Amino acid sequence: MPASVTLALGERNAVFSLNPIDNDLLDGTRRVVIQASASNYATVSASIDVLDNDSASLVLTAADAVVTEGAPSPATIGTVSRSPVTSRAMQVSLTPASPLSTPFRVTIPAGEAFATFNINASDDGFVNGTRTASLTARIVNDVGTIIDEGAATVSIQVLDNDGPTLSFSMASDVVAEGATVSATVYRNTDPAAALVVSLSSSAPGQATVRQA
Ligand SMILES: [Ca+2]
Ligand SMILES: [Ca+2]
Ligand SMILES: [Ca+2]
Repeated sequence: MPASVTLALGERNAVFSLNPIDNDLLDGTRRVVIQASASNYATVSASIDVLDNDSASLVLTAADAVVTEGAPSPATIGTVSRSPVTSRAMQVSLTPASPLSTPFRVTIPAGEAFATFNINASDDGFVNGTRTASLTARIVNDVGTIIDEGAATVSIQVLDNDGPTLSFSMASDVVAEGATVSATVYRNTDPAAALVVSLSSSAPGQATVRQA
């Protein structure tokens, strides 16, 4: 764009052209405001959106398609690759679905095609069977915005390491004759169906159990 433009004698307008600079940054759509001013005239402005002509895409893989809940770290290794490879580092935002965990971000170094990172599967005490969990990688562009273009997803199966278990707690481990103490029994399985738990006392003459 010229620094100034002259409205010639006898003309009410002058035409000039705008040429956005073609950079190689992933910088998204940018709004540019152009101002026109001359002494003794009110300044006017108009805006125009400059579209980015640069793009990139990711490929995401995991070394193992199946991991076990609570496996020692790393349960498996993820690799995120980019195309094209540039002379600038690229930040990648990672979004793991439960029970997977990963770093929040990884950096593909300048001039490198990929970065690797640890993937873990958190342990719990519940019987939850085999679960399929996704992991998504998104580009953080050169102005720091997480973008969906070029994102990649991988699915990982998480095997359960729990079997059906009951556990037990008592409000007190001491109780006076004739008094009552409450106890709670827990299950680590899906509560969708009722479960009958048999209760017994090692000394029926000493203590009896009944439903609260
Ligand atoms: Ca650009
Ligand atoms: Ca477990
Ligand atoms: Ca489990």
